Amino acid sequence: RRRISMMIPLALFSGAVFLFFMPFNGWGNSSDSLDLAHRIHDIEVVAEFPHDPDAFTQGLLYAGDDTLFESTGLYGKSSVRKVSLLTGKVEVLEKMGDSYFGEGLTLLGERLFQVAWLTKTGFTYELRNLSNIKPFQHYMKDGWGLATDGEVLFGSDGTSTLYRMDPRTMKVTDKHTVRFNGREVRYLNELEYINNEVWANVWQSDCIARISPNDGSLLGWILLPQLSQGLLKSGHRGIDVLNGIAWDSEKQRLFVTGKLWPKLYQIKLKPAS
Ligand code: DDQ
Ligand code: CA
Repeated sequence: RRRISMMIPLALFSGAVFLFFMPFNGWGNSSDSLDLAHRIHDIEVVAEFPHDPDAFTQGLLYAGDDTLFESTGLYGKSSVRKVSLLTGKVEVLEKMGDSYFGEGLTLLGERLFQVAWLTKTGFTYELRNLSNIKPFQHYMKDGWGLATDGEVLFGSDGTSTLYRMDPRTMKVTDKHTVRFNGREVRYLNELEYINNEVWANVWQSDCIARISPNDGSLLGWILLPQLSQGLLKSGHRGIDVLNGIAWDSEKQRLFVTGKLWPKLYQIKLKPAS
C-alpha cells in the first residue's frame, strides 16, 4: 500500500519533468529552431591570402605545412592542385580529362579522393606528386562534396542527403536527410569534417550548414555574405559562389574561398549580431 501511494507522486513528477524537457530534446519538427539562436554565427576575417582567380573551386582541404589541396571544375579546366597557402601559388597541377568536371576532394591517409559532377566515377591520387591516379565508382546520385573523419568518407550529391561511405568499397554505410525546421536543406556542396561535425557549403548561398554526421541534424548556420559582397564591391565582377572550406586542426585555422575568387580567407566565428 505504502509503496503504491509513493509511486503516484513520483510518476506525476517524472511526467512533468519529461513534458518540460521534451521540446528541447530534438523531438518534433520545430526542435531545430528552439535552441539554434545561439548557433547562428557571423564571421570575422582573420587573414586574407591570394587565390587563383581561374580556380573554379570545388574541393578544398588543408594538409599541414601551409599547404592546401584543391579540386577545380569546369570542363576542360578541371584539376587537382597542390597550393601554397601564403602565396596562392599552384605548386603541382594534375589536369583532369576534358570530359570531367572536378568536384569534392578529401585526404585519407596518403591518398586524395575526388568526385566529379554528373558522373559516378571518381579518382584517387597519391598525395605526393598527385601521381598513381586510379578511378573508382561511387553510389551517390552525383558527385559534389567529400570529407573524412580519418576513417570513413562523407559525401554530398547536391540533394539534402549526407552520405557515409566505406573508403575501400565506396559502399554507402549510412545516410541522413538534412533538415532545418522540418524542411530539407538541399544543394549540400563542398564539405569539411571539423570537431565531429560535417560543415557544408549550401550551393548558391553565402551560408555554411553545421551538420551532425551521426543523425544529419542541423547544429548551426554560419553566415558569410560579406565575403562575396566585399569582392563584388571592390570590382571582382567575375566571381561565382562561396565554395571551399578547409580546416587546419593543428593550429585550429578555418579557411574559406569561392569559385573564381581572387582571395582565400582565414576566418573565425562570432555569435550573430
Ligand atoms: N556544382 O558544383 C554545383 C555541382 C555544379 C556547378 C556547375 C556550374 C556550372 C557552370 C557552368 C559554366 C559554364 C561556362
Ligand atoms: Ca573541404
